[in-house]
Amino acid sequence: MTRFVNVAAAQMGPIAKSETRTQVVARLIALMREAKARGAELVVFPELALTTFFPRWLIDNEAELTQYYERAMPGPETQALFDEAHRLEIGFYLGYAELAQEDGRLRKFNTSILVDRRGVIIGKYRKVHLPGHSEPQAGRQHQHLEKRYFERGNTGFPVWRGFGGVMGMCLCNDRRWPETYRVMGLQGVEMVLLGYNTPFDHTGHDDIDALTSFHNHLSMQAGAYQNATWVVGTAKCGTEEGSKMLAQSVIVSPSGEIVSMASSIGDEVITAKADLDIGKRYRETIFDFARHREPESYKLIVERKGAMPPPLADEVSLG
Ligand code: CDT
Repeated sequence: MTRFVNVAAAQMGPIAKSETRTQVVARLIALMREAKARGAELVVFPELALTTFFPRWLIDNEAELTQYYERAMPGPETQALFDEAHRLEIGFYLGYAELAQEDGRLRKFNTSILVDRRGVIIGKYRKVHLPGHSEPQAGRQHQHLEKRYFERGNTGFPVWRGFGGVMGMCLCNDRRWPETYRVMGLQGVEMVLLGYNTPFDHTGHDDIDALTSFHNHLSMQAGAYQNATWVVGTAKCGTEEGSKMLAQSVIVSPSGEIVSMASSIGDEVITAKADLDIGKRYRETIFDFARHREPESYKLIVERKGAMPPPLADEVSLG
């Protein structure tokens, strides 16, 4: 029996600093309704989808900073999104800044949740790969202070059964790392959901930043193909508080092909009827991990002499 997930990516245009949660949630609900009207059973929102991308600023005032975080999910302003999901019978992925009372202290994470068609949270992921810096960088028009405002996520990369398949989550910079997909791939993931905020000046090097769009799709297409999984990548984009951010949200098949892509730099829903058995075919043939992976050969052979070039003076363990 063929298994399909009707999935939507709900790309968002900029969120102004002055926009309230209630206003943003109203935008999310409008996108959710459109996704449902177009047949989706699952809609993927961006990373930090409830606020402007605040890591672009140095914010020293703790009270001002914590306004960007959610203390509860759902909370007073986000409950309406869960209620609407329940009413429409549509699931969703949502990225947000999380303030958690954990281990006797307040902890900050860049988080995403997976919510089922009853409006119940079935999965939570906390971003592992935090890009940027913990200290402001001189000479940069926009900072990228994720390392200052979030702790490294402590969830690892779990997968969840839902929507008739095996679902995984990650957030933005995670999509550039092969380990992200492979850890989920080894658990049989069939669809990876991810949101991103990618400023066009994200490295500060013109030659790299000119390839922002190419590297975005390259990462997701490679991750999808090499792990036989669908990837749904959803942008927050456009010019947000003076920072230009990449759009081009995509739904990528396990073949590595982009089957749907956003064409605007604003709020836009794209959809696909994702056949999970495409991934199964790849996993049973070219990417049959049990038959073809060679984990023994991936270990660093420290003792080996002769066959490898001599180490450089500053070379350290590959970790
Ligand atoms: N949000 C996020 O992770 N953005 C990064 C770019 C910033 S690197 C300083 C990304 O990988 O898209």
